[in-house]
Amino acid sequence: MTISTSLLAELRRVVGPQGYLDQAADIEPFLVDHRQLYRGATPLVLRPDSTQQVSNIMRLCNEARVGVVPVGGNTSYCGGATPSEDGSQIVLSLSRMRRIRSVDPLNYTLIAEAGCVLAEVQAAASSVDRLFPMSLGSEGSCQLGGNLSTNAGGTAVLRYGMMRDLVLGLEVVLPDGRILDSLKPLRKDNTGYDLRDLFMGAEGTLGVITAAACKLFSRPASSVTAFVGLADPQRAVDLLSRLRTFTGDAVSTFELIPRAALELVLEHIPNTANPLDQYHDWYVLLEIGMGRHDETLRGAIESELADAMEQGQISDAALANNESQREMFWRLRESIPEAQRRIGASIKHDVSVTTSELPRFIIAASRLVREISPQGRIVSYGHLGDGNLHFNVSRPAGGDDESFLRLAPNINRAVHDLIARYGGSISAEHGIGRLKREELVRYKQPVALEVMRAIKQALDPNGIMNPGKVL
Ligand code: 2HG
Ligand code: ZN
Repeated sequence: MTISTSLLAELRRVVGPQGYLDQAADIEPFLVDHRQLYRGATPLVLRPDSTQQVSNIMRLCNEARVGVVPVGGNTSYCGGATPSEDGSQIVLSLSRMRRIRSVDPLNYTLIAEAGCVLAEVQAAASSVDRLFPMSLGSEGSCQLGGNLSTNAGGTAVLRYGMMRDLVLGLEVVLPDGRILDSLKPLRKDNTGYDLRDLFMGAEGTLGVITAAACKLFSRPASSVTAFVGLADPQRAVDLLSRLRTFTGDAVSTFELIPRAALELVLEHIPNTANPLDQYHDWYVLLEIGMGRHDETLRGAIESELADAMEQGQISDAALANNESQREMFWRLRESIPEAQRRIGASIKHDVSVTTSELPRFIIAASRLVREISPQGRIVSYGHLGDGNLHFNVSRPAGGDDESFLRLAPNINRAVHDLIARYGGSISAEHGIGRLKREELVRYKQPVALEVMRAIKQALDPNGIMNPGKVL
């Protein structure tokens, strides 16, 4: 189906000359997803600058039964924001809706529009001495709307939760153009079904999120960042439990890194160095933050880690001495996806199990993958504190992408079947998008799928919201 020229003209009129892109070179960046798995087509990228414009767009597209693909910073791992190949869908970028509408430090909330870059929301919070804790490798380019729609995770979930936990209210444009205004920055509003949570994790298939009331927190006055070497993931799980108890749950980040990942980063990413004298099979990047100023924190963590070392729980540890060292520790973790990209194709799994079962899962999954691809390089890292592992397999050194990727169906099946046996999730934080639709049908409980389809049908009977994604 092609989109009529009269509808295209009407849509242009809604947003005005600043509000659309229709030249091939300008549209190009919206056609390919972050991982370059998909290449779509579209005649028009709309860039509205108000909720009312979004509403007008949706009403027109709904009447004409034209699909709309909302896009944020285009950093999806699952092709969730790429239009279909046939050019039958409009792309809706929220990037001009980037106002911070209000900040209320006493209520610990702010209201921001969906097109704000995540780093801008963080900055608005710190300008009033508050913390917006959502933190991701892509925070300099991803947008709040994408974070909301995908229920983003990141590196502080352990302490502050995923995006759903950080939102009090939403403004959403429904597929028929009606505006659902539940943008109340209230902590308590117990008036029926929770509509807000429906739109988070829906990946733009139920409506367009245009603004959110976000929770803020006190900024940690004292913090410690450490890079720890240890023998195996079980020891990492034990260390997390020890530090959670010792600090009264002040651990905000606890990231597991295998030696293979550290080596890749040191080889491919500039300005990186091993913080420890020797190599270890596994590492943890951890951060602990205390609300109140505490000069003794560093010393206390140091001696706790020394005790852990004496007891054989960890092999070595380094504490960041200053901000630039802290940034370097973080670079070692956040550059893993980029370093992995440099060595060719990888088969990714974004899975979760309980934190207690994670060590056993790593051993079992590694064994299964080695049976299928003995030379594939397993780079399994991630958010140990959340039980979320990026169990990625890179093509063998000297191999070629194409023949390695032919193994993907077998490897995916083995890893995801194993996850099902553990009662885990096949998508812990990256969502479903286009990439995992079949996996969703295979692994999600049929009753849950029926309820999801019923909700989709009720809100979007014409199927125009981000067609071909999730369901
Ligand atoms: C991360 O934790 C991201 O760094 C990306 O979720 C994971 O590249 C990946 O598989
Ligand atoms: Zn992640």
